[in-house]
Amino acid sequence: MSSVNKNLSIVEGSAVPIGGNHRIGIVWSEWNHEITGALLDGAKRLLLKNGILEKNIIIHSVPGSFELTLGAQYLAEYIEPDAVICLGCVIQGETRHFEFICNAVANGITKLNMDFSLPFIFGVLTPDTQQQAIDRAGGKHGNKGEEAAITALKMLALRDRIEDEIDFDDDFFDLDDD
Ligand code: DLZ
Repeated sequence: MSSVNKNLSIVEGSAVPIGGNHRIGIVWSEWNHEITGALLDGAKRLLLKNGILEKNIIIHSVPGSFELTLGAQYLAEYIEPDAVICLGCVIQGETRHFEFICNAVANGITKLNMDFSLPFIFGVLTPDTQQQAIDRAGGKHGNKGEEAAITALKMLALRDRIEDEIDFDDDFFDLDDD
């Protein structure tokens, strides 16, 4: 379904989970910083609003979106996060090697999800124009940084639910053995 004319920050379906004691890394790109700074503000605001403690939000920047993957990997290796949110903006009309950067970061982040078995959230805008980027960084189409933070919280809640179910099953079988 097209997201044109739709503010995806109005989250449909399940409620945004409370963050609890989770530690979240955010890595954001300095390239197009007027956009990515707004994404960062949105992500941080959303996490704080939903119970993540400020001390548990660890933020670092990288030069451009291409570097998001390695920056996220560093966070995963050194700060032991529960999730990492990656924020960037690559504007098609202004970037000759748009597709190289977008594909590299999408593939890189996908691989990190699998390698670390952790949520690494793809919060990279890939608009055609600067105006489309502004519209998605706190403008008429909402703030994609907030959406990235919601996605992180939802993935952590999913993991917690599955862990709880497994614990419950284990308890059940322990009782059965008695
Ligand atoms: C070089 C470059 C260009 C042209 N455009 C963007 C962009 O629109 N968004 C972005 O995040 N980064 C851009 N970069 C920088 C690359 O991501 C990367 O930092 C450099 O190629 C160095 O590896």
